[in-house]
Amino acid sequence: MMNDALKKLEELLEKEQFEKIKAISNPYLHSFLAEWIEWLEPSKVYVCTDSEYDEEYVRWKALYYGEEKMLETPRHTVHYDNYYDQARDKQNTKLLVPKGINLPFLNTMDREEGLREIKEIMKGIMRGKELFIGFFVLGPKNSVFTIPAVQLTDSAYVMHSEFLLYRKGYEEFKRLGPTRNFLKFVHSAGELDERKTSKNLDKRRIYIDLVDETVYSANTQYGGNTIGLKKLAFRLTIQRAVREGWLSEHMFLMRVNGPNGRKTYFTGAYPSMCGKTSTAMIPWENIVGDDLVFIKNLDGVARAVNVEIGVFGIIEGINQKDDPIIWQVLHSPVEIIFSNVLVKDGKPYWNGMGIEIPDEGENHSGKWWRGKRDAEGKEIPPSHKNARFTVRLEAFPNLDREALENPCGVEVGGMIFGGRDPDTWPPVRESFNWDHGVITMGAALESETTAATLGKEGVRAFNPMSILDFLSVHIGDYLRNYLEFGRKLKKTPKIFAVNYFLRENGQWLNEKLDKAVWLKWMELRVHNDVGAIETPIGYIPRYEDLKVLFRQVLNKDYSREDYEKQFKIRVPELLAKIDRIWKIYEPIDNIPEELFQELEKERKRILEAREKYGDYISPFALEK
Ligand code: SPV
Ligand code: MN
Repeated sequence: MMNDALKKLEELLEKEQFEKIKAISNPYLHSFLAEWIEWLEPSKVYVCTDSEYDEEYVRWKALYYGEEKMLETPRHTVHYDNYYDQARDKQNTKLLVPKGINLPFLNTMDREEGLREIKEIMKGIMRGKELFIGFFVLGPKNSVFTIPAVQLTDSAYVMHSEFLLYRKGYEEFKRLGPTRNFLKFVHSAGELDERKTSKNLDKRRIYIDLVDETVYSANTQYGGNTIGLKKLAFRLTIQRAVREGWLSEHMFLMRVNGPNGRKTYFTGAYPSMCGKTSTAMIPWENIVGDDLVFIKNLDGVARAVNVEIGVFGIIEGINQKDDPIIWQVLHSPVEIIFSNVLVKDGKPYWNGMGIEIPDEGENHSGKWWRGKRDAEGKEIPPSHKNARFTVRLEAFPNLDREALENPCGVEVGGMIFGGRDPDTWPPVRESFNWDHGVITMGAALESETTAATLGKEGVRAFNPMSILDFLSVHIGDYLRNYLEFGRKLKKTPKIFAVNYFLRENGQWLNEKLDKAVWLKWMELRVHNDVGAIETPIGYIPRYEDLKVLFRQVLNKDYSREDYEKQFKIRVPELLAKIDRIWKIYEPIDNIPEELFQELEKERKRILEAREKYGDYISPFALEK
C-alpha cells in the first residue's frame, strides 16, 4: 500500500525519478518531498542517487543552465554570484523560534511568521526550472557521528558543490529506512538575470526552522547562504550537540607531526579569514578538514571527525610561495569550482596570487577592466575578496586519509582558538586547564571583522569560539555544555590560543609562516615535552625552545628582540579586554558562574603582575 505522500510523488515525478524515491522506505521523507515539490512547482525533478551518472548529470546541468562555465583546464569551472550576493547575509539569516524564546546576540524571528513569509516567497519559485534532490551525510557514514540530510535546490551549482563537499547518502537513507533523524534543506536561487545570478536580492532570505530541523534559503546563490550541509546544517547540529552533550564546532582538524613519527591531532576555531585554512594546510603537516568538526566523548576520550570531505576555501592571497600545496591543487586537473574570480582566456586570476593579473576579463561584476567602478563609485578589484574555490580533500597531497575516513574519528590532543587581534594576545599560549581555556580563550574570542560577511571590515567584534554567526542556542547553554563536556572526559585536550595578527606602528610582528612554529610548540606541550613560562594569562613558550623550533621548522634565526616584542604581556590591553568581555556577558541571564569566576581570577593575576612588573611585562622577567 502506498501512502498518500507517495501517491502524490508518483503524480509529480517522472517514473524513473519516482522509483528512486520509492526505494527509500521513509514516510517522513515522502511527506516532506511531496509537500515541497508541489509548493515549489518545478517543471522537472531530478533525484540524485550515489551513482557516478547522477553526479555527472548535475555537473553537466550546471554548465547547461549557465550557472558554471568551463575553464581551460579540464574539470575546472567558474561560477559567479550576483555582485551584491558575495557573502553570508547576516541580516536576512534568521532563526525561527517559538514565542517566548530568548536567544541573546542571535537574529531570531517568530517561527509562525517566518514560515508564513518564506512559504509565500517560495510559492511557485521553481516554475520553469529543474529541481535537484540530493542525499548526503554529515560526518563519516554508518558511525556514531553520522547525520543524514536531504537537499532540494534548483541550483545545479549548489548540488555540484555538495557533491564535492559531502559524502553521498542515498544508500544510507535506504539503509536507515523510516527515520525522522535527517536534516532538510530547501533552496531556490529564484529568478536569474542574464548572467545566471540571483536577481531578486530584496527577497533574499535564509530562515532556519529549529523546531522542524529544516532550513529555507531563497533568492541567493552564495555558498554560505545556500549549501545546505555547510553553514545551514551547522545551526541545526549545534542545537543537537548541546541537547545531546557533544560538540559541533567551527574548527579545522589537522595532524601535527611530532618527533619520531608521533601524530597529534588539533582542532582550531578561527573566524573567517583569520588563518584557519592556511594553518590546516601547512605543507609538512596533514590536513583532515578545514571548517567543521563534530567532537564526541568516546570512552572518555574526545574524538573528532571532519563533517565534510571537501574545501570551500578563500582564494584571495593564495600564492605559490606561501601556500604551495593549495597552489599545486589549484593548478592540477582535479574537479574545482572557482567562484567570483577574474577569468581571461579560460584562466582564473585572483587578488594577491603573486603573478601578473590581466587588465580586463570577466569577473563578479560582469565584463571587467582595470579601474572599473561599481554603482557606489567603488573601484572593483579583479576578484572579490571572498572569492572561493571548491575542491575535494582527496586532491590534497597532505591529506590524512585514514583520519578522514575513520568512523571513530581521531583523538583530539589540542584545541586552538585564534582571532584577528592587533594588540592584546601573544602569538601563542596554553591555558592552565579546560575551564580557563574554554572561558578566557574560547568564550572571550574577539576578532576584527572581514569580508566573509556583508558589512564593515576592521571592527573588533566579539566572536566566542568563532561561532557567533552560526549559534542557534542560548550562549549560556552553549558554554555550559562545553564546560561539562570537558568534565566528563578522562583525558581533556589541552586548550591553546593563537594570534597571527599582532601589529605595532602599523607593522606585523609576525611573518605568515610563524604559525608553523607555534604548531610544533603546541604539539610538544600536548605531550609535556617542553617547559613553558607561567604568565597571568596562561603558559607561553620559552625563548630557547622557540629558537630551536624556528631553526628546525623554518631554518630561520629567531631573535630575542622579536621574541620579547611578540610575547610581552600587555597589561592595559588585557585588562581592557576582560572589561569588554565582562560587560558583554554581564547583562545576560543564564551565563555559567564559571565564566565570571575565570575572568575575575585572570584579572587578579594580571593586576598582581602589574604591581610587580609594570604595564608591559617582558617574558624574560617572568622566567623562573
Ligand atoms: C566562513 O565564512 O566561515 C566559511 C565560508 O567557511 S561560508 O560557507 O560562507 O560560511
Ligand atoms: Mn567557516
